[in-house]
Amino acid sequence: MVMTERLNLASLPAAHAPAVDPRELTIGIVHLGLGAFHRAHQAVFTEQAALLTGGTGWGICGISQRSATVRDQLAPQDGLYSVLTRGAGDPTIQVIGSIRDVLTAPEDPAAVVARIADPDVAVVTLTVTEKGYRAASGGGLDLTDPEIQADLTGRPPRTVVGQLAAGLARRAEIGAGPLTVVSCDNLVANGPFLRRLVEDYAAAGSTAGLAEQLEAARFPASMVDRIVPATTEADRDEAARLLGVRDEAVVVAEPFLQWVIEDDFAGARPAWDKAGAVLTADVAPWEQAKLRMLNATHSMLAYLGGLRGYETIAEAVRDDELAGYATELMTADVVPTLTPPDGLDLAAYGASVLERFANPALKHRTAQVAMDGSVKLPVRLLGTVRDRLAANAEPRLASLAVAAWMVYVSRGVDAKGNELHLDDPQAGKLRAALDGAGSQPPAVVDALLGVRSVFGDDLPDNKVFRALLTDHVASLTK
Ligand code: CS2
Repeated sequence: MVMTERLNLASLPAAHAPAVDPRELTIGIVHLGLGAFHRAHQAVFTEQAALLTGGTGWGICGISQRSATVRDQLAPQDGLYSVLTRGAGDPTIQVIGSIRDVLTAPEDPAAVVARIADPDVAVVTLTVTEKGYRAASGGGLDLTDPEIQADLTGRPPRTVVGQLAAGLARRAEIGAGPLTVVSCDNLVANGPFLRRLVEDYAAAGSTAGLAEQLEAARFPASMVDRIVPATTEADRDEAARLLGVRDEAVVVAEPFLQWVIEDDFAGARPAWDKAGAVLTADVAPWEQAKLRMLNATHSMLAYLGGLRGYETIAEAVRDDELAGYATELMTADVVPTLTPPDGLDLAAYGASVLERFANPALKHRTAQVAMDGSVKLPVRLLGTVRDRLAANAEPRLASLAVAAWMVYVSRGVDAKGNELHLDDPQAGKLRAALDGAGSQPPAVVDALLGVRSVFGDDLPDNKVFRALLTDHVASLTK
């Protein structure tokens, strides 16, 4: 379809006007990690909250941590973009106007610090993915990380933790109020986890005033949920058809969205609760259920499905055998480790998760979910493995998911002979571990299980886990 007029404030069709006039919004939120997920999740809640309260103080300044792509897409569009929702019926589209400014961190790291320190900013949210935190495997900051070390020398910070620390220190200098920092990544106790990283950074550096600001800052935990596959050219064409103008920044999402946030803010916050977010004293049961059920089965289907040559999660979950494994992972291994949050029926939740995965309109690629396994596995699967082993039970299905990752990583081709690309922050380490190990299952397991930044110091020595992995790797490589 040839259509050159771009979405922006001038071209915006009235029928698609955002819920709130973007020109009236001032910036009260800084978001680190301006990927598709943020645009389809927190930005949507924020806009809805503004609509329902009439407040105009919660515009978002989004920060891209690496490339200028999102800025280049959004700048000609006055920050406007749309969310293309793909469910059972026809797709729907909604233009969002809550992102009011975009910065590309590597281009101007000092501007990022200035934004975080802006007294009008009360909340910083983050979606920087697991690897963006630069944590050591047992928690705490990885002080051997060269970028962290470089930030600690006092250069304008390039890491997320460095940005937060410098922003907080600047707030102390200028007397800005206390900040609330909301991690929205799929991590265990993401708020406290992030607080500890910033504390470790502060302890390793010498940033005046930081200790006090850090003390006053809040790091509520939060659980986020919405499936947001990478946007394709076909999605952009579809958005253009629905909008009548071109949106280069469109994001695609399923209809479902959920946000559970610990009710612990240092100052004001958007009325996200009015927009459907749940503010609660304890996020842990929600987060555990989501990570161990949804994200764990997602990873399992990505590796097992990828190995079978399925391109999308929907295809993988339509394979009865794989759907059976995913169900059994939840019922046999995961549910016994969980304390469900009030009002959540875990069996129904598990079924709804698989139904969402089966959404054929989403085209969520197995390769996308398979990315970054070395930092996803510990969060999604290894907690379950440890809890079951501690209860003297065999985590058979959780081990199958880990074994599928091992085969995915070590074999590198699917059943159809297509390459399975290893996209992982620890790819070098994983390849080095496998170097010279050969393809015999016990050797593959030995090589990868020995990577302690993934499996810790306990699991490599666990005979039950090792035996389960070896059996599964053997059956997957037959
Ligand atoms: C997925 C998640 O890519 C992945 O690893 O498991 O992004 C998942 O789609 C979201 O957490 C759903 O809320």
